[in-house]
Amino acid sequence: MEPPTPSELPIQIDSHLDGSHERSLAEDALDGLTRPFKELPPKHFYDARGAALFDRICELPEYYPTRAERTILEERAEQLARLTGAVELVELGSGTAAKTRVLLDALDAAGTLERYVPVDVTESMVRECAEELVEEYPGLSVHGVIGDFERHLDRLPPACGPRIVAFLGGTIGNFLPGSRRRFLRAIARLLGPADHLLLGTDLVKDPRVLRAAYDDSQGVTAEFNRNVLRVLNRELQADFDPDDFEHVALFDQQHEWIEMRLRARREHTARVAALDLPVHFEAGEELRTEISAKFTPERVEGDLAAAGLELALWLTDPQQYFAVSLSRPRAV
Ligand code: SAH
Ligand code: AVI
Repeated sequence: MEPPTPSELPIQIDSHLDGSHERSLAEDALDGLTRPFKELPPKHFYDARGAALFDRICELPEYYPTRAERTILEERAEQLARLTGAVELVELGSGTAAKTRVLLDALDAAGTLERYVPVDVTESMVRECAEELVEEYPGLSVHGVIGDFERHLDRLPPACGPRIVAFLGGTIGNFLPGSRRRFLRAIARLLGPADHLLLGTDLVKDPRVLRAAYDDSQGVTAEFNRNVLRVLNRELQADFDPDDFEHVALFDQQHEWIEMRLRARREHTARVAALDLPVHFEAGEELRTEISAKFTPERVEGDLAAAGLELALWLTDPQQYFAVSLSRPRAV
């Protein structure tokens, strides 16, 4: 038998990082660590260790978003498949695609499923989930994109029919409001008239529930937070001692977002050798590593409308902790 040609193989993986991710880390570190209020973007948490820590976070009793979103998808995936008629699922920040299986099952049962397009910065996750999924779903093709969804949306393969672009887990909350709207507009530009955006958003709730979710009793989130220092040490030959920093998670009532920070336990100067950069910390000084915005229905609808999208379905779990919205390009 002839070996299959590349277009017949069920897996294709494109990588758009080749060195550019390290460059973006270097730029982000130079920019963020020299500001009066130090800051790093959250995408640098996710090396293989960070991704594994995030998986452990998803299992924690305090971290409700994963369970709540899964409950919603389990209850409504069939309706989503019927409403969208999607042949293709594109997933931004796909991770291990754990909850994605619920959607793939529904599209498969509806007889429409043809292709899955996972997009993630973590190479190992894209490759591993592609291999697992073609085994689990005979006939499915997977076109993985290893890339930065803020820079590489234009590199997605052309649609092969009606598609769902999924952005789950509440990751949209990790953008500041201005970039959030810009990003939603960029996603909207990907959508044709028959396509839909499936967006997971964490909802505003009792601050005690929120704080516990980001400061768990086993210290897994603290380790995840400090992981960004290990990434800097390895990739930019820095000498941060993670033990010099305390994990901080606070709920900012005014902005309705969680902030994760790393607070220096003592005055010291770390060095980022690759940038020839000394980074001085006063005792108690904080480095912001993530915001995680919490939403009201009005905030989600406003953001979608600003991107030219209209809500088709608003789904929540029984506790109203989390929402999954389905939206589509507004008819003009
Ligand atoms: N969607 C999964 C994973 C969420 S964790 C879930 O709902 O559980 C966030 C994921 O987004 C991680 O897998 C991380 O590697 C990825 N990610 C974060 N910033 C990214 C970026 N700028 N570009 C591409 N992927 C990114
Ligand atoms: C990926 N993102 C939606 C998670 C969140 O809840 O903001 C990342 C995370 N940070 C701490 N715990 C989980």
